[in-house]
Amino acid sequence: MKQTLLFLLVALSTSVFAQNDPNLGIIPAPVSVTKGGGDFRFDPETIILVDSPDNRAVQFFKAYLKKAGYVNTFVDVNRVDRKNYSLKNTVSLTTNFKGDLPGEGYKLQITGQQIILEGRGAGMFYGIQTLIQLMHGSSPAYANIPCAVIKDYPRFSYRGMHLDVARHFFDVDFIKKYLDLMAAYKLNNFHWHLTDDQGWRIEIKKYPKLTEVGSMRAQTKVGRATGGDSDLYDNTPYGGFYTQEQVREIIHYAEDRYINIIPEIEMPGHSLAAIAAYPELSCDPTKTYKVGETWGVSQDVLCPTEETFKMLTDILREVLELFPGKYIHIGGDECPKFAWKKSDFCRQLISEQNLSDENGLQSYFIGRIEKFVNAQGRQIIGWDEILEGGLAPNATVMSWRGEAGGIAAAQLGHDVIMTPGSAGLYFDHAQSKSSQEPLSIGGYAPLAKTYSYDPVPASLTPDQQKHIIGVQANVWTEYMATPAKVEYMILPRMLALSEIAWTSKENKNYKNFSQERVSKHLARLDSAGYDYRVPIAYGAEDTTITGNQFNVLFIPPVDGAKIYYTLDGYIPRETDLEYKTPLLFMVPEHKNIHLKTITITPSGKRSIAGDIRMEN
Ligand code: TNX
Repeated sequence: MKQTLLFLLVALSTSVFAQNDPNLGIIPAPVSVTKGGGDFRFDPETIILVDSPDNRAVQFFKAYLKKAGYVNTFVDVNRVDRKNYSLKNTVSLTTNFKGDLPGEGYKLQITGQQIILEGRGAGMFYGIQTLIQLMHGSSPAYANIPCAVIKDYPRFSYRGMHLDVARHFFDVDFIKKYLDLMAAYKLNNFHWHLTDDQGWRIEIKKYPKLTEVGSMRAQTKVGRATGGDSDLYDNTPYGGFYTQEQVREIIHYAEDRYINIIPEIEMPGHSLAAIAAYPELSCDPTKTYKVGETWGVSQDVLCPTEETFKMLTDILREVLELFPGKYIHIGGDECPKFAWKKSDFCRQLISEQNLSDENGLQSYFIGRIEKFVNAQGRQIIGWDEILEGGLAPNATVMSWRGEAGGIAAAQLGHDVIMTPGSAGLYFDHAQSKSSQEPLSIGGYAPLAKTYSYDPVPASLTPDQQKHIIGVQANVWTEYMATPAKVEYMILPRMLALSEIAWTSKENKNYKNFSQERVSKHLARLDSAGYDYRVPIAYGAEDTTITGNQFNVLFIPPVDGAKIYYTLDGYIPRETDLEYKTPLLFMVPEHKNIHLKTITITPSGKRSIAGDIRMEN
């Protein structure tokens, strides 16, 4: 009897909990949500009243509705007599309103009669993203949207996702799919890592060999670059690049989603692909170079000659002409000084320029590039190594080796973007410690770790903290050869990034995020054709518990997913027992029961196995 009561209580409390989600399922959690009662019924008769029909956000909403099977009419309120429209059953997208909203902010009011969304520019776009999230889950052309007043704006102005297309190349369609995902989660900066040792991926008209030679490698390392079978290669040529035409198309696509693109042209390290195309860029042009075939840090780097600067500035000129944004990323990370130390030219340059050593030479290099970029009216971003040997005067620093570089740069009055690998922002790191995870670079960055990151170090003064302009997650693709693998590695962690970047610290709550909201979003991503890592069911994570009697309650990590279990040590399959209601186990003395679970989603994606040992 006692047991039954307990089950009932548990079952009841989870369903009540779900309805009580203070954030109405929205990711990232808004600044404030005041719930009303009931729903607005969005149906084919609902009219969308707009005061700026050409607005990009309005256009986005129109295209979204059409694609999702909605048939609603848009009406330009400037062209009709407003009196002819009862406001009943309308959605007003209003850019022309009195008063102010915080930058990128919006206000969304939903009553049973009408919806009013107020926002300008990006604010209108983000309001629409929230509205779209609330519209989900109904039959085509109809949606029930819960009555509420939502006020919202972001914590940080820079909310970034990076993608390395050099180690593996991803085509235009995938980049668009990536941008779609970013837009849905209110991320606004796409850091496009276009060049590296293993490939040059952007057409430069003046130097065609960069792509003719530099975009192709003869073969690729199989498995991990270090340890194991370290000399196994796939014997298969690999390559790809974007034409300038395609780059323009992607920039335009991103602009329609209020996403700025930051192109990264790596220098002076991570440049082997460029050197293979133009050996005169190196300190030893007599050597033969080939585009990188394995991972790690190449010893061959750009030589700081006038010829190199001429070529780099020519390249940057073409890049700046394509990309309209304020920033250009010039890399600056992991530049071994071995080739410079061996070079008479470098030694002489160090003494001529009165530089301390090779670190000083790296600063000289970045400083010259910065000067050029600034003269074109733009700013550079560099990885935190650009601090070594002295920071270029106007550079923004991306802190990846922990937070120390970011802290030092903010103390010097420079803007900083936090992206520490040690804090769960390297999405190439493994999502659990299980051997069932796919090949990755290693590390350990589970969803909870990513979620708990706070980009503002407490050690900074309030004034210095203002220099932390935002946060970014990096997606290095050494071990991601397919779009599906990239999606697996970024989801659901990207949802956590979105909340770190947008939601105020006070409004973050991991339990509400992971157990009430993520499960809804993963179900939608499932039906939208994204891959993702299916979390282990909540309550089924690996543990050992002791006692003689256990009540086991699981919460599905994806709405609509099924949980299967075994007690025989085998990894469960859909042919095993399905978990439907909480389970009761009695464990005999000196025995143990080994409960393994997996989750299978509606589209057939599977979690790794969770493992609970009950010991008596
Ligand atoms: C370091 S993060 C790198 C990349 C690698 C990555 C692997 C950074 C600025 N440089 O070149 O892909 O580690 O995690």
